[in-house]
Amino acid sequence: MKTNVFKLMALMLTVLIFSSLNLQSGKAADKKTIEISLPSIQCGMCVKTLKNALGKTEGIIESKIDLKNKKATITFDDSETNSEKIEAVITDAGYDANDKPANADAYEKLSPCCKKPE
Ligand SMILES: [Cu+2]
Repeated sequence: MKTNVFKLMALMLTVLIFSSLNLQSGKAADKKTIEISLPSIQCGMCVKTLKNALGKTEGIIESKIDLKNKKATITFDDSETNSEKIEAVITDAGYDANDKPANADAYEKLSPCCKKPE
């Protein structure tokens, strides 16, 4: 009688482990990495601002911002977001993203050091 309970528990545990593995592999399949050109970033504060904005965005797994080469490398969950939405997060923060221009109001609110040199 007791062994039956253990067998049942072992079976349930196995099912649980397998279903969580499936879930993970499903997530991994949706993972996508893109590069976005950030022609208007100027300094470390821009990097911080963008990291914050991207970090708060649902579906973004990891974001790396390369100030020297003015680009972002972003890993995201393809089932939750897409490159257009990510570009919109960046333009809404006041920065150009690829060929999309920054939101003018957000750009105006940036620190002087984060604005494009005139
Ligand atoms: Cu800046």
